[in-house]
Amino acid sequence: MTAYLPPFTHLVNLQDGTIPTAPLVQQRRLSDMRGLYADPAAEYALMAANPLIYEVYEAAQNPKEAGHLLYSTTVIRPGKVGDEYFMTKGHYHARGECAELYYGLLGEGYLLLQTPEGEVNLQRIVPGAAAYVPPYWGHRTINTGAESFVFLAVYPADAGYDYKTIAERGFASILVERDGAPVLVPNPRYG
Ligand code: M6P
Ligand code: ZN
Repeated sequence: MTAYLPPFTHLVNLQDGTIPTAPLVQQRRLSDMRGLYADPAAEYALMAANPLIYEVYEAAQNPKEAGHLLYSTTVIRPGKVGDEYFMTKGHYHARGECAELYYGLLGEGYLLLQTPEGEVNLQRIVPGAAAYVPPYWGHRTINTGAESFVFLAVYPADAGYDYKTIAERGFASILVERDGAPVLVPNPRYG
């Protein structure tokens, strides 16, 4: 007999992007992202303070099975490591054929995408923007604003995470501040 999962609802706090009833909240500090920012000296200088970079409020603890979805809000704090804006670690999906949808809620920033061959693409995310991450594209989000940048993400429950490829190679491009504005430049650490 089919075991029916009971439907459920979580409220996203639209003042700050939190999901107060989320069963899982992940915090990522600078120390959780060692080597991901392009400027090692800037990373070292900021490590004493070890700032909170972002939090993920995971609304659903559904079975990690095909057919189910997971969804979460991500709250990225404003700030920079050197001239590189605060961002998420970024990942490919372990099941590369799984897509994802991002919906902007608060603040402003970008979705940086990359194919396994290193082709990059940049999508601007503001409140109301619904951005599609197609299958096989690695993805990272970046806060270029002065306030927290918040978006909702919805993805297949069996997508999984490949962080290793990003940790080893990075993204081919990084988003840095030049004359007060974000500019996409080649990543000196891309390999
Ligand atoms: C979004 C989704 C999550 C992801 C989070 C943080 O909410 O894509 O699956 O965990 O962003 O990104 P990362 O896992 O790369 O740190
Ligand atoms: Zn994803």
